[in-house]
Amino acid sequence: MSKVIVIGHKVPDTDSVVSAVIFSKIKKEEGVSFVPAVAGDLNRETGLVLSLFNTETPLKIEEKSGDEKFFLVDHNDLSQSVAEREDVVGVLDHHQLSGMKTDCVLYFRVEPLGSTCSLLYEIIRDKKIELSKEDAGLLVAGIISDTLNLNSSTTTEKDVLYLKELSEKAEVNCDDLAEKMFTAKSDFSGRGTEEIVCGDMKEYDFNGKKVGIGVSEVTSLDYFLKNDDTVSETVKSIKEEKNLDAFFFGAVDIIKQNTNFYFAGEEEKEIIRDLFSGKEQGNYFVLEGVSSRKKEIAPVISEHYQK
Ligand SMILES: [Mn+2]
Repeated sequence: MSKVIVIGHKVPDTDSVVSAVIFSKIKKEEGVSFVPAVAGDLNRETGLVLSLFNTETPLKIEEKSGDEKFFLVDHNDLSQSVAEREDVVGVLDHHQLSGMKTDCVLYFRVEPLGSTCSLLYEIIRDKKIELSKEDAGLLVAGIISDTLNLNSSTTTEKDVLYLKELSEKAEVNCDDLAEKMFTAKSDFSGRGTEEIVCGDMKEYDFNGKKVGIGVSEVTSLDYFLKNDDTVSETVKSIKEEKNLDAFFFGAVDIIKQNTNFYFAGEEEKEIIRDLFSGKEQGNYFVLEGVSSRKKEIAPVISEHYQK
């Protein structure tokens, strides 16, 4: 059998990277040789998490190069993947299904939890696999990152329980770790606006349209308020550069749970005006109480394109 690479989505985040690392380890203990990989450079939060828990950065694979097979974690949408449909041997995820067709039966497990790390821990728990302190710490970080330390609307009761069990095992204080992680994520020093706007971006295929939705989850919107015009210009140029049919960008205040939602053109602006009850503020709309791309933004925009 060709080599199996465990990989998360393009523009990797902490949940996708930790899932790849831990799932490969579990498989290794079962005697199956899976190799963890990342589909791009790590963001500052993920870099910090790996160093805190003494974990090496996995191999970077930005495109398929041979006859390798892929086990997808934290995504099942091929427009967000380095994998081609026929090379996918399994999926472990917590996102909506996006219509992947397969030629044969494969392992496919998707649950509506706050993070892939929660799902992974559920498997570990069921199988009574022993976790090291550091691996428990990595899973803690994955859950904190995706659920914004249990504050995101995507958080479930299971996430709350799993985070408690894992943080006890890891002997980690979640609030302290969350503060460190969110500070790293909000640190824009030495970064250009393009890097910030594309730092957590996902591409979707909505009914044949190539739609990009980027977010930047920060503890304060200061940067965006100060650089409003540049951000807006960057959002427009990224749409062109990446050849997208539409592009949206949300600067998410994870403390106040608001989003300043930017649009790349008139069409996107109309869509936001129609679908969200936001206050128009020049270059963006203020969406009160909206903080989750997965739950509150992407499904609404997807529905628009199904009409
Ligand atoms: Mn995730």
